[in-house]
Amino acid sequence: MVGPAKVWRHRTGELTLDRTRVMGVLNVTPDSFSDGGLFHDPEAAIRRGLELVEQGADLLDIGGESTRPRSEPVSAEEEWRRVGPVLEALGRQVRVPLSIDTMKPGVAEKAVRAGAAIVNDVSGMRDPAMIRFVASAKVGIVAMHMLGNPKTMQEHPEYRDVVGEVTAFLANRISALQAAGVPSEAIAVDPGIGFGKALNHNLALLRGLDVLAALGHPVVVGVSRKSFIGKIGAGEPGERLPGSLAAAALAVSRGAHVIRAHDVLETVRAMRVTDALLRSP
Ligand code: HH2
Repeated sequence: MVGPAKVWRHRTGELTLDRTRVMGVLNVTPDSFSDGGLFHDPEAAIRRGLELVEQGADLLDIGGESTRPRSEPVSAEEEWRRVGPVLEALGRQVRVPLSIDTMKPGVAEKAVRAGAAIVNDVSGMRDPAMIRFVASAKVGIVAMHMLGNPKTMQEHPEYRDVVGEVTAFLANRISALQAAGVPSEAIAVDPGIGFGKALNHNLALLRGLDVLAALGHPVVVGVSRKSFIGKIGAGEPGERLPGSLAAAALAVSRGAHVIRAHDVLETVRAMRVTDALLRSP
């Protein structure tokens, strides 16, 4: 029986998991589902990154390719053109670890050279070249579960036992990463809320997060503004902050260590209360 995760190691240090960590989302894209186009311009993105750190983000997740349902992939050149200048500038200006949200080993490699300490791959490191790269670069890792790919993932997703299947997939990714030489403490897992999941799958995964946490790795969860909140009747993307905070608090109570969020100030405050309720004597 493995114990609960206590740290998440990355390229330049480690995050202790004695309190909930907030990963601020910075989408340098024209088409992300909730903030597409807002931070597409590098100057605006850099300002936003600095603002998220001011608001208390423990790390920033920078992405240049939307993975919303039905999105079209972008080339590695275009993805790097979007995130490169932002990563380089923030790498010089902030002290929190920077994570690159990419499925492409070539983009991950350039991002690490520019200062990224973590690679967040929503495909769960399916590309063997990505596994080889992250093992050699000694970065922190988020291996996320996604059914299929963003273009088709929401077309009738089916599972017999969603919690068991997602946990088995992530356990398999952990083994593949460990076999390539990645230390256990560098590998975080993420159930991939909204990535090839119907409403009932998302709810079951959040409720059953303790099963995933029992793998003994840091657990990252992204519920921020996601469509399952809308499907429950709790608002359009811009109105989903209360629902996002409710889901994040529940996720933490079931074992999540890191919450990926667009609304950092509000999430930090909500997690402070959640942590006090769950952890203080
Ligand atoms: N969700 C999104 C993107 N990356 N990474 C992890 N580890 N977990 C998530 O839940 C997750 C993720 C989707 O949200 P967003 O970045 O706001 O949208 P888009 O993919 O449209 O840019």
